[in-house]
Parts: sequence; structure tokens; C-alpha cells
Amino acid sequence: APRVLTLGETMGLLTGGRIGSLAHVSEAHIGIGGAETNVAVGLSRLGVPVTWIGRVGDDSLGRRVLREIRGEGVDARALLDPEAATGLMLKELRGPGMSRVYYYRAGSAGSRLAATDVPADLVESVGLVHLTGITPLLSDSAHEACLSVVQRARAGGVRVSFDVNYRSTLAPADVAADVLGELVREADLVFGSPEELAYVVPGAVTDDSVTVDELTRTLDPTGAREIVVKRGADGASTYTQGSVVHAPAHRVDVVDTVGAGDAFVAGYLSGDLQHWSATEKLARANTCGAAMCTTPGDWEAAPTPAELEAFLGADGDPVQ
Ligand code: ADP
Ligand code: KDG
Repeated sequence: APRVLTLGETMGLLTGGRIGSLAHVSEAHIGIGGAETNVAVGLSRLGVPVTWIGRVGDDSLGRRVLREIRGEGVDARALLDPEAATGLMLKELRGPGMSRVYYYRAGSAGSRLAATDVPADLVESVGLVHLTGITPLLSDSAHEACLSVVQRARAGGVRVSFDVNYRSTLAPADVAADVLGELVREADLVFGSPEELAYVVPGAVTDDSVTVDELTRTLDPTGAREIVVKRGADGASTYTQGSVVHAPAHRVDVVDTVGAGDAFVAGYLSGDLQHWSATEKLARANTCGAAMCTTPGDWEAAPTPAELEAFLGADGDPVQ
């Protein structure tokens, strides 16, 4: 399969050892997480070669990030930044299937990503570039890195995928609408929830009466783009060239939905690189997303093709 290139920030992740407020829970598990490396690991497990570019601090967590993702077969081109620490997230388990994430990432090594971190000719050599709306909101230099990679991809005829992934803690809605809207317009393949797509369409932000169908027509009047709407437990839909395909989610016992969207994107892209139909891509993506919901980690449960097959029983429903 053609190689995928992605870039962004991956942080240390401390998850409370049991349900309860981190004001009281005293034990925690150490791991890592970042939307783009979650997708990269998902792709690697599905047999797609993938390169990730990012910065980590010259510290233990940074080495942990690199060891984990390299251990998953991801080609990590990381700069060890001596001047900033690796970012950190805390995940509080609030109840069954419910979690809350706190970020400690302002000024982190990952947020200092710059256009010059992307080696010459790399963008032009891959089959697809995948970005998320997290990276351009990290800093001005990370925003420039995203724009530069997208421009290089377009000039080189490389397909661009963009997951809106709006994180309200990184920027207010009006700033995000401008920055993310620009990237949506440059992408060939766009992923987002109905709410996220509403953010990036000027004028639609506060208008509850706008339907997703209207939104996607506004986003893509020419029909050249493929827009994939992620609806959590309600499944997902692909809008392309005037046609719509809807696919229901699987019914699973949810442990933690964080990372489900990234697993979904990895599944979808793996099919896209093999020129699958929208129906086939959505089926694999929904299965990858459902599998991720059944475990606590952000990426650890990303399925291999054999695991995908085992996850679904003979009737096509998850075996749990
Ligand atoms: P994000 O993590 O980006 O917010 P969603 O919550 O929409 O994304 O989830 C992405 C995909 O993961 C969904 O389209 C679906 O395939 C799967 N998924 C998410 N939540 C559930 C759930 N509760 N049950 C089954 N599948 C789910
Ligand atoms: O999509 C899951 C990600 O949100 C998580 O792994 C951490 O990259 C992350 C972020 O910035 O929220």
C-alpha cells in the first residue's frame, strides 16, 4: 500500500487507576496518546506503511512516546527538543464509559513543531497526507507546518485527509473556524462530527436548523470532496459527488470512547488507499471504532485484520 504521512503532537497520558476524581484516586497508569499517532498505529496494524513527524522533549516521556510508536512499526521522524518538555494529559474516569481529559501541553515540545521539521521531498513521496485540527491550533509554527505540508501535497498531487477534531481548550470557536475552515477547503477527504462541521461553515455555527446534508453541500458545492460524518453510537455517513451512504455503528459495551474516532479514521483510510467503495470503507471504519470503545486506552486496541475478523461473529455483530 502507498505510505501515509502524518504530523502532530503525542503526549504522555496518565489514566486514573479506578473510577473517581483525580482529587482522590491515588494510582494511575502511564501511557501515551496523540490523535495522529493513534491513527498511525491504527494504519500500521492494518498493514499500511506510515511516517509520523513531531517533536518530543529530551526526557523520559519523550523517549516513551518514541519507543511505543516505533514498537508499532511507525516510522517516527522526531526531533528531540532540548528546550521544552513532552506534553502530558490526565484522564479521569468519571463513570462506566465516561472519561474526562485534562491537558498540560502549553509550550510543550510537541507544540513547537515547525515547517522545517518536515524533510525535503518527503511529502511528495507519499500516497496520502493526514492532518487533524489539533495540530494547527497548537502554535503559529505548527499551523505553518500544516499549511506548508498541505501546499506541498497539493503541488505534488498527493491526496490530503483532514479530521476536524476540534479541541475547544486550544482555541475559541471563531479562531478555530478560520484556521480549520481553511484546511477543510484544501482537503480531499474530510472527517468530522456534525457539530465540528457546523463550526467550520461560516454562518452555520449557531444555527441549529442547518442539517448535515445542507452543511456538506455548503462545504463542498462542487462535489469533488469526500466528507465523512462521524456520529458516535449512531454510526457514520459518507457524502461524495451528490451521493450519501449511511452505515450504522456496532452495538458494544462501551468502556472508553476516546480514540474511537482515530481508529475509525485509520480503518477508513486503509480502505481508501485500496480504492474501496464508501460502503466498504464505512464498514471497516465502524468496526475499528467499535473495537476501540471496548478498552480503556486511546490506541492500544487498534485491530489487525485478523482481530477485525475475530471481533465480528458469523452474523457480522461483535462477539463480546
Ligand atoms: P470521535 O472520537 O472523533 O468523537 P465518534 O465518537 O463519533 O468520534 O466515534 C467514531 C466512530 O467510532 C463512530 O463513527 C463509530 O463507528 C465508533 N463508535 C463511537 N462510539 C461508539 C459506540 N458507543 N458504539 C459503537 N461504536 C462507536
Ligand atoms: O482523539 C484522541 C485524542 O484526542 C487523544 O489521544 C489526545 O491528541 C489528543 C488530543 O489532543 O486530544
